[in-house]
Amino acid sequence: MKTLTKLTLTTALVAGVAMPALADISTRTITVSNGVAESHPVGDGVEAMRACMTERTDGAWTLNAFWSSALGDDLTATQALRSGTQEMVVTSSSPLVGIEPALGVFDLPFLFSDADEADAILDGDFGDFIAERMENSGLVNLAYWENGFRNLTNSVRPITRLEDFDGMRVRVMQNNIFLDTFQALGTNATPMAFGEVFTALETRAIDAQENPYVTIDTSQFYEVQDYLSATQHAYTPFMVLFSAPIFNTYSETEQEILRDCAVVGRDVQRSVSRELSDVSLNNVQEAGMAFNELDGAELNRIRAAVEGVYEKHAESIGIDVIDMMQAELAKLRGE
Ligand code: TF8
Repeated sequence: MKTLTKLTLTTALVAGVAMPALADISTRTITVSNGVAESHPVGDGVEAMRACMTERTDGAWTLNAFWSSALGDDLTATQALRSGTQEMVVTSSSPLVGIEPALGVFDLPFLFSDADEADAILDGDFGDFIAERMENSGLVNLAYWENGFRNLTNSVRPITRLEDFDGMRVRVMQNNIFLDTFQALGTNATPMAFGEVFTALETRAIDAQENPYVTIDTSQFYEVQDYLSATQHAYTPFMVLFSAPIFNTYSETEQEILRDCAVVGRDVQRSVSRELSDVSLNNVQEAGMAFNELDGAELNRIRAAVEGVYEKHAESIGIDVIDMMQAELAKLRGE
């Protein structure tokens, strides 16, 4: 394919005519949106995806990226995909549980123990199973990217023990599992779209929010938050979703390019995310945030306080879904 492409290009240049489109590849403009800033590792993933598309289509595709919720929040953009008015979104799974309840499995507190475990689940059979479910809702999941382990920031006090959560006004994603988790911890939790969080923190409408270090850094939450505590209470993935109504109009070759390039983007995005995590943790401390880790016994008390969330949401997520997840995790852990 590559040699052919080069030949075509050379012939076109020699002949001085416009290059004919590659068979099965049309000229396309693809819009992708996201809620984070371009400096977030999602920016690197999108850039890698764009380079891959340019190479594979010989420049017939343009990938137009919109940042910082410019096209609406995760859920709004995802609905635009379902109705076929936007091609692509890189979104957290969490605000989409109303569309696909099985996604709630990723919101269960303290589910994954490390990033390798998350990768194995997401890139394996379980990830495929969830992707198949999404197709029922008009969404093609091209790949799972990394959002990461989430940590609490606030402007009241460091979280060193369970009681420190008490009464804190915490923003959570629009998701009942997160809401219950933070209620179980004793906070006053409010669901809110990500795009509203900075202002809500700045005006002190809320005290706290939770996100991975790279988001706290690239969204400049250090300007409006004083404490960062390594709660690591959940690992939520990003999904690279494509509109099924639009996907179905693409040729097989084009569909393959989309899937392949999303995976190329994934590998870049995950590695940048992991490299940047420590850098970001450092940055936010330099910017004035006080950082603390929690001791093991306190983390165990926190885990115990939120354990009931699994039971409470088992039915809405799907008992079969949770069983499958737990079986896959047991396999990975050699249990
Ligand atoms: C959240 C998420 C977000 C991302 C972003 C909007 O807290 O972690 O940071 O979904 O793309 O809402």
